[in-house]
Amino acid sequence: MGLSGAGGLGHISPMYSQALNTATGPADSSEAAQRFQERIDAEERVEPNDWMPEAYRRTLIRQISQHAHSEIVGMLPEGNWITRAPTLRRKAALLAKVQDEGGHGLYLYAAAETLGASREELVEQLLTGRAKYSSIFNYPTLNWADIGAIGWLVDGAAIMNQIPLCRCSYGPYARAMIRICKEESFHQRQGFEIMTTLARGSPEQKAMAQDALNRWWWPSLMMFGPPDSASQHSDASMRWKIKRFTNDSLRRKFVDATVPQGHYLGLTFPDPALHFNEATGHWDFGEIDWEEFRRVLAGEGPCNRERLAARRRAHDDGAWVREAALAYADKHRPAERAAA
Ligand code: BYC
Repeated sequence: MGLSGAGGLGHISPMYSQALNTATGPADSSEAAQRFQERIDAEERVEPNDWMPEAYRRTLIRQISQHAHSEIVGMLPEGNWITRAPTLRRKAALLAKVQDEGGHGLYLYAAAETLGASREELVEQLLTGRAKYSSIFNYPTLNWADIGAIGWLVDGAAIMNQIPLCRCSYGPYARAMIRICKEESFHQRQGFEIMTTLARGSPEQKAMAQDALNRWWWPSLMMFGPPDSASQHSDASMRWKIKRFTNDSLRRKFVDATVPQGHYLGLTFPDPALHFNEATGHWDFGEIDWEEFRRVLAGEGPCNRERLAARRRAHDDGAWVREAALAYADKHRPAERAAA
């Protein structure tokens, strides 16, 4: 992953990079790293021009950009249903939700740019398949109930994972997450409301809700990432307070919060091992198919190719907008200088 500052990005950088973090501070030394860790331990926020270890910067660029890509790719499965929403009210809500996701992607790309990564470079990593995005968006939306299940389960999982990110040690990411979480909470409610309507509707509608839950349950649990024993980044990210909880602990919280909601809807979960453990006070659940997770991350999920093809097409179709914006910026640059 490239980490160039504004200086090396050619004529495009003024437009695509906020380029805040261009200062070259002290090289990583154990003393500097120790001082940095003390700041983290004291719950101080790290800001763009502060010194930070290269590995901290790289971890944040990786996580924030992959989070941004997830928002942008996440628009595709739902966008697929905007024209087929059953009522005008449902259409307006879905349209607003998908627009929110575009906005989340933009805040997150902007946060990654404060670490010296350029937008162009990050987008290129997505389009060439070098950067990951959330596994969940490689599954298809087959019918309207899937829009309910995505809001309820996928946004519900996203909130569970993202609320702690509002306390992430890196200021711009933490602040972006506050607004994102508020909007995600609206998304979760619109999804649960769709599920409630279907679950209380005709037998066919209830069957649609059940079928959507059956298909989205396990992929939602995979959103939290590999088990703690296989999570390569968790230790460092927890030490730096980028992550506040491990993958398994957030997954467990999600299951505990969501199973009673499904039962309230009169639905069942596609997991014969799911049961309430009186001794621990948690819902125990069955084994996740980590082989399926691995396949989806390797690009072999049901919709990986379709999603990337759609993003590449959108990028190509937008080339004229980028060119026009650059031409406009070039045209106005001398006037800005004269006025300064
Ligand atoms: N999908 O060491 P680990 C949303 C990768 S929802 C794909 O545990 P980390 C939305 C991981 O990147 C989703 N890849 O990593 C909702 C790493 O590979 P690399 C977006 C995954 O970073 C509704 C490797 O596996 N949310 O936004 O400590 C509508 C090892 O994992 C996944 C975020 O991105 C996965 N599910 O923990 C629209 C939240 N899980 O990078 C949009 C921010 C793991 O070494 N991100 N991998 O090649 C995070 O909280 C953390 O990055 C994760 C993973 C918990 C996801």
